Amino acid sequence: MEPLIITAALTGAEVTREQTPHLPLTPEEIADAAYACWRAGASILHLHARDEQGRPTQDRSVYQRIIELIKERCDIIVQVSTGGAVGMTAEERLQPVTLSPEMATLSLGTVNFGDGVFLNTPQDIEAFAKAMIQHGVRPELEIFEVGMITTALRLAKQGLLPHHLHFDFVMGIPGAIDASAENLLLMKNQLPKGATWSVAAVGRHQLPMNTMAIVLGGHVRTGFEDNIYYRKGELATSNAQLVERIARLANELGRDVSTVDKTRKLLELTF
Ligand code: KMH
Ligand code: ZN
Repeated sequence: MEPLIITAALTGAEVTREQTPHLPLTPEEIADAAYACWRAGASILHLHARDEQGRPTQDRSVYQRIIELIKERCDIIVQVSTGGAVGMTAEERLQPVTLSPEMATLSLGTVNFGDGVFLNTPQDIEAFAKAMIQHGVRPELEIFEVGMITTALRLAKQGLLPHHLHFDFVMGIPGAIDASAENLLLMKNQLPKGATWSVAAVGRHQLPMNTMAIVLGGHVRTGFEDNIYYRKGELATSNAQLVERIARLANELGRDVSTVDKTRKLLELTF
């Protein structure tokens, strides 16, 4: 099996300091957490920014500052969020793509998202894909519902996606696909040959779904964006603690953890 790519999703847009005191929010905190995750085995950093009040922001200059601080500390692959937070406009969400990071997320459709609606119209999806081509950014294809895979493949047929397709199955969001083994297999089995995939699952589903991905030859996204607990009733003390556990599990299950260079090769980020 190919080495395991671990993506660390440190902050997200929804989690608050009230929920966990360990959430990194400022550019310095995010960069320090990124470094700790890289040391623990993460090769991709899924990045969301917050403003000075700790609210989600897609402000280009805040992303720029965070990326600068991360690059001072380590060479991890930065994947900016274009999802941002529910309610943001497409223009707002696209800002960090103009910094030409190595990767960005590309969501393939609209879903209910807790009490809100995560809106991704066909026009937005196409515009985001074109912006990524324009700025030399590799998309990670965010799949919240099974039909979104078809949308991704249609986009690929239109020539709007790179040769290598990398998917992320986001499971267990209230309003979108449930986190279950059956649903994971349903989605994984629809991918074209050569595509890679990872699993992000919410709350108590994170660890079991991540473990299934390790066993099935997929890849893993962990971190506070999706789950703040180490086990039931016990908060994780850092994002790195969650990454360390995945690296340990991979090791026990006979899977090497990918380095940044190997991840770049696997995802065809470099030629
Ligand atoms: N915060 C969600 C509404 C992404 O990063 O691309 C969207 C999200 C997906 O987190
Ligand atoms: Zn995100």
